[in-house]
Amino acid sequence: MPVKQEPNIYEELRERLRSARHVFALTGAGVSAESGVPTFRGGGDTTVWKGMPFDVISSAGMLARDLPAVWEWFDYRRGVLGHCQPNAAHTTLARWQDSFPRFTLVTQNVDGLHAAAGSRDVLELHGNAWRARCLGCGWREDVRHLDADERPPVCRACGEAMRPDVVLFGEMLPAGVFEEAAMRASECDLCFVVGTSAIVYPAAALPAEARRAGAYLVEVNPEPTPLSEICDMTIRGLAGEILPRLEF
Ligand code: BV8
Repeated sequence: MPVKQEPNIYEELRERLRSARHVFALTGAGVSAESGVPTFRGGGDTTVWKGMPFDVISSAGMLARDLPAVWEWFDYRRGVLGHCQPNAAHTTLARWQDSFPRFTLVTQNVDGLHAAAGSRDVLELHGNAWRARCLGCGWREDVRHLDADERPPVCRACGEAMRPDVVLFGEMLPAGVFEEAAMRASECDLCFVVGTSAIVYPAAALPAEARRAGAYLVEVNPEPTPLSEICDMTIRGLAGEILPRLEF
């Protein structure tokens, strides 16, 4: 009597990865959780800072009202990020960069850990906490090159105040980035959604676009999300443990 092989989802996915033409991955805060970066939601709690839910301090309204407070919030976040290294999920996705005829990595994260792991051409939908942008002329600069005691920093090009180069709630995404991500989502044949609660738009619309275009949709998350029901496969667990098991 042949031993019945348990359906091995990892072998099935490795097979799909071996034959994939264009792999598309969308990541959220959960991909950085094992690096020590706090997530925003999940586990029943929402990040709060100085009594404000994070989507209040990280909002266009707060930027308009109190730019120094938004700087203080991001200085605090960078203080945490400064001790965080990429984890095995980031390094696996970095290895996927050159493993397929086409590969697209889109992130909602502003922590820069995908690039730190070696990923190239990362589509950062929500900007990057390590960059500042001038409110006057749009000049961009690495925050680490600015005077840490000067808040808000002053643009070296035009003298205006600078802001974190991050998309806050109520703000448009950087011109063209979402459109590029949506086009690639519509062209992929295998889409991974890793570590996102899938409630922030327009980012959360990308996996559905991939699905509409016929891609096989895989979710990697310890918890169910609004996307789970449209996924072909949901793997409940930690990205840093699951993604390395997909090496093919
Ligand atoms: C905009 C930067 C046009 C700041 C962020 C419908 C259409 C369009 C817009 C809206 C809409 N409905 C509402 C809106 C407005 C809003 C929105 O989506 N609100 C939500 C909350 C309802 N969207 C916007 O404002 C966007 N702009 O639409 O422009 C416009 C303009 C004006 C007026 C109207 C429309 C801008 C959104 C960008 C906001 N900026 N970040 C900062 O970082 O402070 S979003 C913020 O949430 C972070 O970037 C974060 O990445 C993102 C999404 O969260 P997740 O990444 O998913 O993280 P989360 O903590 O939620 O979940 C973690 C997940 O990981 C969990 O599921 C957990 O189970 C899992 N996990 C945990 N550990 C692990 C793990 N998974 C795997 N492994 C693990 N180890």
